[in-house]
Amino acid sequence: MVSPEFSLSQFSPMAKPRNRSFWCLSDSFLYCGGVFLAILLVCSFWSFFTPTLNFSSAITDPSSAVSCKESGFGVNLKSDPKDLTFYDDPELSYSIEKPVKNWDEKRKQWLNHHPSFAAGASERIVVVTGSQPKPCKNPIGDHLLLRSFKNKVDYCRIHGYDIFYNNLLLHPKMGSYWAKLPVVKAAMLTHPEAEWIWWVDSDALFTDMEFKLPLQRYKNHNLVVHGWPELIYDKKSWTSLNAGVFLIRNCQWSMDLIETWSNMGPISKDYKKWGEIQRSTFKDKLFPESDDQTALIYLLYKHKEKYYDHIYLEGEFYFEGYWVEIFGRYENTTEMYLAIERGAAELRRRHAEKVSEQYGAFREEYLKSAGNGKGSWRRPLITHFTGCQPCNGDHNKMYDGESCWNGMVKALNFADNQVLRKYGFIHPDLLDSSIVSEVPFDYPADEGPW
Ligand SMILES: [Mn+2]
Repeated sequence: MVSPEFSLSQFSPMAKPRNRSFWCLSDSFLYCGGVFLAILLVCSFWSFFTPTLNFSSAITDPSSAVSCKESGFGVNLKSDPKDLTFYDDPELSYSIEKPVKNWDEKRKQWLNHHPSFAAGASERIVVVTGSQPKPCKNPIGDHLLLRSFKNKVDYCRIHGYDIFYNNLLLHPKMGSYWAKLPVVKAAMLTHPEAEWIWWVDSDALFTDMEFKLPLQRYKNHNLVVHGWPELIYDKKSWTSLNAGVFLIRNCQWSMDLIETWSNMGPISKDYKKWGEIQRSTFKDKLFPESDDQTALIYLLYKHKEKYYDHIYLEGEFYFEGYWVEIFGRYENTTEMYLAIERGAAELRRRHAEKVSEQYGAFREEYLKSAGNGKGSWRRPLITHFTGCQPCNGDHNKMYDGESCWNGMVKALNFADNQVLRKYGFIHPDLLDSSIVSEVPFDYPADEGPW
């Protein structure tokens, strides 16, 4: 299971030029590396040696992108100017029951006072997810939740996104599927530096760790959900969109939506009435209580003129996909991707995890014939285990528990393989989480035993 001895015969013909050019660049590489290392050393030792040592010539070099005052991705994590912002307003409340007004101006003012965050703010995403406050009833539930969280942490690390995990009810009445709205509202206020909050359910797993959201496509919209207009307006179905995964712009429009949306939930005095209205409008709805998904569909259905132009119904790829139509295809998809890589040395090249997005962009060239969404062999961005209820174990009777848990394990290992490979290992069997094999150099050019 361990890679064979290093030998020249392992190089594919396509890989050779790459190695040659690497060594041709070695001088300048070493020089730049040396300069970078010197700057890093100054940064790490500055606090110990200042003020007696003078390294000013190194740190004032204008060509250097590294500054000791900055940390993170070029943002200043250590400065909060004294200028007053919305945070200093005693009237501001994070509670779902107290609406926020003039949020666009308030957020803009904060960004003006924090210029290092203003740059790049439009692309910044915070992923928000969570689970219940208490241990899971299902004996393997907490293990599945841990792996589900690891899956999201992996995706966020690869793409440079922040992530917040909530396991409290921020409003005592807003339980189960309603719990996300108070969290998303609070996260918007806590992250004025982020243009987008991306809610991802705990039973939804990233299964394409490379895929990046096409934000450009959503530039004129404030909410993105997986959904289909004909199912809303013609079929009037409560599953015409899925509210378990959504991307919401951090702006006043979204604050207003969350206010209207949550007022169809348990905090409303009309909560019972909303359940009745939903059931009479969307006849396939299975249960009498008002739920967040049907509530959102109701807003789109009833107030199309107000909402439709602002909500992007993403149906082109698996913004989230129903696990039943996906989980049998992971092995085939794995094979298709390996076949591509056998013919593309640039995709096989080992690399640092931090530059993964570059390889995702390379791969796009080879995925043009894969299609997208249903019936495609492309990796689905998110596989959603709706109805599986991993934490309490009360899965929908339509499925047996085995297929739910096996499906989740497969999805987790399928995703993990995309990450683990950069650490030098791989799960050879998607259903066996405990076994890993070392990945040989130039994998998968050689077919064999690994
Ligand atoms: Mn879900």
